[in-house]
Order: sequence, then C-alpha cells, then structure tokens
Amino acid sequence: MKTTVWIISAALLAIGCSSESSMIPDASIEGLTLGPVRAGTSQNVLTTVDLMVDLIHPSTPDLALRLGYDQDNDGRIDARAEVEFFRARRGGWMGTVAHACTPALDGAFYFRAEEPGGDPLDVFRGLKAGGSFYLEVADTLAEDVGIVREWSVRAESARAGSESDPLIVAGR
Ligand SMILES: [Ca+2]
Ligand SMILES: [Ca+2]
Repeated sequence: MKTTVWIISAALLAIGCSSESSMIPDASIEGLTLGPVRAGTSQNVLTTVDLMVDLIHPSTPDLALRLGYDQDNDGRIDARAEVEFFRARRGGWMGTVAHACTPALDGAFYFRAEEPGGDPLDVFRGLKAGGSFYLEVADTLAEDVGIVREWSVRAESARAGSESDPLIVAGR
C-alpha cells in the first residue's frame, strides 16, 4: 500500500494524490483499513486535523467511516473520530456545508472543524504529533459496493510559545 507524506509550509495547501483506488469489502464488519499516514516527526501536539475522502458508493447507509490516530505508533489506535457525511464540505476545504445526508456518495468530501468543540475531529486536538492516521471503512449491508479513490489528512501542530508548525499528510 502506497503512502505519501508531505511536510510543507503554511502557505501551501496542496494535497497529494494517489493513482490506485481501494474497493470496500461488501457486507463486512471488519471492512478496510487504509494507511498509515504519518503525521510528521514533530514532538509538538496536534491542534487541528482536517480530513478529505474521495469515494463513490451508491448507498450511504451501508457505510461507516472512522479516522483513527495511533499517536505512539504502537499499532493500537488511541483516538477515533466518526466521519459524518452531513458535516462535509463540497468543492474544497472552504466549500459550503450542505448539512444534509445524501443517499449516495460520489466525489470528494471535506471535513474541517471550524472552531474548537463540537466536531468529531476535535478528538485529536492535543495529542502528540508524529503518530499515524488510519481510515477505517466498513460496508455492513449487502449488494451495493463502493470504492475509496483517495483520502488525505491535513494537520497542524504547535508547541507552547512557538509559531504553529503546519503540516499536511496525505495517503490512500
Ligand atoms: Ca497507540
Ligand atoms: Ca454494501
């Protein structure tokens, strides 16, 4: 499985892309785990974590997606956030939130916490940077199948008394 990591300056918000897609196993509780995507090598703590998932699936109710983070890289996930599609932005990180569930999914969905508190992605705030993100995808209902085309994580980390140290990590 190919994984790419970028650590870039704050001014750049380019996201890496991958050439392969991952079929989501149908009617499987175990599902598919994508990653790891390394969140830099910093000893700082994570401040914001944003997620992009590009996928196609004809039946949204089949799917359960979670973003997991293993902050000490010991193979055990330390924090998980449910990916709730009604919170997704379309058309980019600054796109509009529809606040509605869609019966089918097609394209890129962007998840970013606007402010601290109240968003599932806030669960990563304050965890040690340098860990690994995983995207857990389960399709528990038979018949309809889908594909994750690409996903990426955009994270910022900071240290008390210093400038923010933004980083972008991306993977599939
Ligand atoms: Ca761990
Ligand atoms: Ca299915």
